[in-house]
Amino acid sequence: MKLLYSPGACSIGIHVILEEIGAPFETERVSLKDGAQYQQAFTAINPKSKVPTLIRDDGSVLTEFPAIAYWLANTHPSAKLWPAGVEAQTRAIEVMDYVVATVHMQGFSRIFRPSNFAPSAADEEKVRKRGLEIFENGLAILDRALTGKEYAVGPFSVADAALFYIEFWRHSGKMELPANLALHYQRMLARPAVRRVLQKEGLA
Ligand SMILES: N[C@@H](CCC(=O)N[C@@H](CS)C(=O)NCC(=O)O)C(=O)O
Repeated sequence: MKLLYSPGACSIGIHVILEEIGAPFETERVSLKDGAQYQQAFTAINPKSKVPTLIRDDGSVLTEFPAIAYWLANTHPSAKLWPAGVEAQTRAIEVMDYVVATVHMQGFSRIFRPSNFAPSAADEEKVRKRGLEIFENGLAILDRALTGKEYAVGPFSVADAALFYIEFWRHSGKMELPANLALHYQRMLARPAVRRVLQKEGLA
């Protein structure tokens, strides 16, 4: 399988999952800042123009963080990255969906690409500000949910890889993480798989 990723993008969470699994995989860097995701070579694989994109060994393509995470964890059960039992599985989906659909897509995307949301250039600052509020509120909610826990749902799981990418963004933006997320981020950074990913993506 091959992961199409961009250094430090949300694809870093899937990169972590692949390293944690330890099965062979290839990677291909996609330069989002150069617009490579809109070029034919990329859209022929993923017309959504997004990373993470996973090309499986049979040539089929998977997109969307939670779907890729689900498939990887469930096709590599020995890595134990999918929680056991319906309750924990449901909670893991809940965390991933909130990270991706709200904190990332509604919050961070407004901060990073205000022009995609603003009716005119004059509105971009308001859009960015609203994005920051959504992002901050999301972090606060996720922080409270981590109270007294080492990982998002019992032992380390795919949900932690989703939390990791927004923690990484916040941290690399030189902004403080709320206390429980800060501890979770440190726990993530202590994992050899995470360290390897940061090295491979040129972010260490
Ligand atoms: N809903 C998608 C979101 C993926 C996404 O927005 N990826 C960003 C990078 S963090 C991207 O590829 N953006 C390129 C663009 O929109 O031009 C998922 O869950 O994978």
